[in-house]
Amino acid sequence: MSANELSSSQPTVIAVIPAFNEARFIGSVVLSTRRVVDTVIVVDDGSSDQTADLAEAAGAKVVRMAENQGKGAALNAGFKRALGFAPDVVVILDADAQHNPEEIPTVVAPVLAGRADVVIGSRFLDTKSAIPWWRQMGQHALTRMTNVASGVKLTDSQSGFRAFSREALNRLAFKTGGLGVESEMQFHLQEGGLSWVEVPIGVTYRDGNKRNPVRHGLQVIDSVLGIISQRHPLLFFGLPGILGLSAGVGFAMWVAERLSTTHLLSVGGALVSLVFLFAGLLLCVTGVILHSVDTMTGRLREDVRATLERTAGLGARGQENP
Ligand SMILES: Nc1nc2c(ncn2[C@@H]2O[C@H](COP(=O)(O)OP(=O)(O)OP(=O)(O)O)[C@@H](O)[C@H]2O)c(=O)[nH]1
Ligand SMILES: [Mg+2]
Repeated sequence: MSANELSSSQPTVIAVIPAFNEARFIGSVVLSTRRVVDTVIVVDDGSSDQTADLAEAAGAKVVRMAENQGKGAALNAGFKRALGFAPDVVVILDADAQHNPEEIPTVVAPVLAGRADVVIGSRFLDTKSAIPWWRQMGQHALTRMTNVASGVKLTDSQSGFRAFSREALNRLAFKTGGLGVESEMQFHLQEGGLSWVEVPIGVTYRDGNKRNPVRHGLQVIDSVLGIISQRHPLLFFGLPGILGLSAGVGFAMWVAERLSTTHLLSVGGALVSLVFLFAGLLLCVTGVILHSVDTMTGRLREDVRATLERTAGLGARGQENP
């Protein structure tokens, strides 16, 4: 067997590293990642420091975004670039040296073995991750929320160390621009018919917060709520709507009872009742309308898919019997 044949039998592993103002660590992260993958792609998301130049100097291919668009948008751009290398697996990791590139072989292994389309490196499957307790509390809370909302149970919904098969890459496109993108991925797993597995990883916390962790957490919560409102509008708007209507009816009954016993109209109570009734009705109507729109677009999507499949089938038969 020639050297060429030997090398072509090796799987192609591409690393995508989203980075925003990570000049401090990006050079060393790229160098250590290059040791275990074929190509490193750094997506510099409009950093104001030397991140892009340092990544390039360390040997990465750099996708430069003109302005900061967020981690999700950076991953979309990085995946697009990675697909150009015909990868067998694409691994993503953070640019701030919290992940250990030496663990990349462990993270990509299930994809290469055909056991999963997506691998999530979990900081909580093992005890080697020394994460400050208050961060763990926030991370567990976000994981619990994402698990319940998506119906997919993970131990670490916020991990940035993951691997994807080419098939998964072709099916994934993130709408979340910012840091809620990891949560969004969890919704795509089941809906996209992707198989997944978690593997234990370590994580290092070198210095304090680079970014405000509260704002980070709120960004994730906001994106999860946004996804729920799109996918389950009847529940998202209908439930608070019914609660609002119930409160409105409750206040109205209290006002009526007071009127009948004291012959005095509680104007404040009546106003509160009206506000609750109006808000509740508005929420219920919004939920029903969005639910109908969702059902109609779902049907439309199915029709388009069936038509495309039929057309493709006819085309293939036409080619067989010219
Ligand atoms: N492309 C892009 N990447 C970002 C952005 N914000 C953060 N990142 C990258 O996403 C990764 C994770 O961001 P961090 O801020 O470290 O998030 P974290 O690891 O959950 O939080 P810490 O525990 O504080 O480090 C790093 O590689 C960042 O450079 C952004 O706006 N755009
Ligand atoms: Mg980090």
